[in-house]
Amino acid sequence: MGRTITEKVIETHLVSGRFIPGDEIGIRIDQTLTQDATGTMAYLQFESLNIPRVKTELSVSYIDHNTVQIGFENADDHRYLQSIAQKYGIYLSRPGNGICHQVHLERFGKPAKTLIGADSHTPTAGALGTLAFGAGGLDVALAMAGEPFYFTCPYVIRIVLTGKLPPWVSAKDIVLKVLDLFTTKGNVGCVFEYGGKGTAGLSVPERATIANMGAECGVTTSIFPSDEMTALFLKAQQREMDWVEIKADPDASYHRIVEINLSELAPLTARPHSPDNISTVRDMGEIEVNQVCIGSCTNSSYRDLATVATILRGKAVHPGVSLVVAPGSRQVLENLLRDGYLADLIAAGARLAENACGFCIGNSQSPRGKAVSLRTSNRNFPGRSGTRDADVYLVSPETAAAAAVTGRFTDPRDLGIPYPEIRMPKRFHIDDRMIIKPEDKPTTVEIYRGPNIGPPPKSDPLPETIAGVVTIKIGDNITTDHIIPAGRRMKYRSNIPKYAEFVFELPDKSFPERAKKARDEGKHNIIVAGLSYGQGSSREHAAICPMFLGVRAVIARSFERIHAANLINFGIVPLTFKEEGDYNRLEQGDSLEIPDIKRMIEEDGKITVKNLSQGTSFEVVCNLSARQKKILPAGGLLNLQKRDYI
Ligand code: MIC
Ligand code: SF4
Repeated sequence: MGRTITEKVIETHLVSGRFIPGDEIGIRIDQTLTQDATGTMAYLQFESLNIPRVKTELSVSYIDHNTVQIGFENADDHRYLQSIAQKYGIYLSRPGNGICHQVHLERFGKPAKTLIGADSHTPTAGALGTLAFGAGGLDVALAMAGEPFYFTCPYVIRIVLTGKLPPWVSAKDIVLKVLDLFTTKGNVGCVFEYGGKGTAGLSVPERATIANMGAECGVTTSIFPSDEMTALFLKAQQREMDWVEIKADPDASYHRIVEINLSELAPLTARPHSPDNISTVRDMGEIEVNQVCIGSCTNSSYRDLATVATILRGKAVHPGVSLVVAPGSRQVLENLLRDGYLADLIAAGARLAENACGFCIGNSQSPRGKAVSLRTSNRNFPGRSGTRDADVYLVSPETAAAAAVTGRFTDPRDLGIPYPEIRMPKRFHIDDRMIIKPEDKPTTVEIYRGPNIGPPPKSDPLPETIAGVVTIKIGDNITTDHIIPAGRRMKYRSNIPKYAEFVFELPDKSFPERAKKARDEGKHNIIVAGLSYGQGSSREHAAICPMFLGVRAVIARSFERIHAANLINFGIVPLTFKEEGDYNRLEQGDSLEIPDIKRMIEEDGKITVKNLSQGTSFEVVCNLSARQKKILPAGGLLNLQKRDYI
């Protein structure tokens, strides 16, 4: 029987379990990446393992999220990260060098290798045929220590792309179509593997846009074959020696096969406030647009921005629109500059932002109140832009450029100009001086630790019984942006007591006070949630900060993969309702007791929740692997793992 790409890479890296979808497996990790917002905590955890040097083939620490630097905190964190990288054998990509996923694609990603990154969009590297996963910082810390990465062996879904993209329709429209078909829910435990003739015609940056937004569907990862297109890209990056071919066997079998005919696609948009709320651009009518932001790890490549520059050439941004352009990397910016495209952007009135996450995470360029903002990024969750009542639409660079010129939602095909055919450089201008190599003599490196950096908080072993209160009851699709906001709060990532003050800031500002009060009275806090709890980012702070506030269990209708893993890693029990109706019956403020939880987890027993306020009880399930059954009772992975290392 033939094998899929996913199966091939997993099999060459397997260290525990077998390729049986649904079972837990462990694989060897070749490469890791972190970014600064998740990285400080990951490295604090790594330090506590007492390992002298990373054990991976390559580890890179990127500084791209908190680059705004209002106050000393971000800059202090950057200095900490630089000293850690020097000491432990990690490459450091300096602030200004670009967004982690774009730079990793350009300079480090390799076909047929495994990569985990403390960022949910790490699967972007799937564009090169890398098997890449987003994970919590602690999982990345352990991979740097040489430990396997454990996850549920995935079901492989083949997405066959046929036909050819019509002019003005691009990779973003393909992935918005994927989101239309698969939505943001129900894809946990699956991998999207792309193939077909339509795939062969897509360049690596186009594939990267598609692999990037698989994260929004909640899949474990997305992967493309490594073929001639991959070889061309690596050659243009002067890395032809990194190319190896990897493709699925013709007789490989898949869990499901879905075909998308590229010739039939039209420009699409994801309407507020979810990436799967899809319409055609034409159906949007002539809505007035106030802001256009082009960039993020989804659409900030040379090709994307050269296309935008060509559309804007000789035109001016509409007076009602603020146009922001943030190139994905210094390499992209420098090549746009050398090839003349930057002049077109600036002449048209684009506001050039730093090569960083910036607007995408709401730490700059928040739109005005009630604005309509068109963005080429990947998430339009409520409030993520930094403006609570803004309406954010996700679009392609072509649709974004069209709106920047007309001031309205415009199908770019209606601009009446020829579609820009961008000639990609055969060789990019490459300059790696913003990437600092690790120090050869690690013992000479002093770790710099500013006052904003505290030790990772400790969690206690799981009690025999969880007894407490439903401190918050929330609905479906609660994202990690709801649980702990990023944006202007993100500078406290290394200061948990301070950052914890913002847990559930968007849906319920008073949560931290209530939780602290209950915790200080000796009660456990319990979160009750609907479907797909913990969508979105990989930020483990969405588990660490609730843990700090005394949260011991989350009872939800369903969980997203990375967040569920993070909860377990930090000793919070993820429980799923057995009966739908039990969610409806629970009230915020109810007193709950979960007797014998520790033993039930260890012995796979029946878990009953007693509702002391209502005098009722109901059943919940805790789906754990054998490994996780050890982690939770210990109060989290760090507690368990440290025993092996110290
Ligand atoms: C995001 O896009 O939400 C982030 C910010 O990149 C996060 C990581 C973080 O919260 O630091 C992610 O996607 O994992
Ligand atoms: Fe950065 Fe946005 Fe990409 Fe997250 S999604 S890594 S914030 S650019």
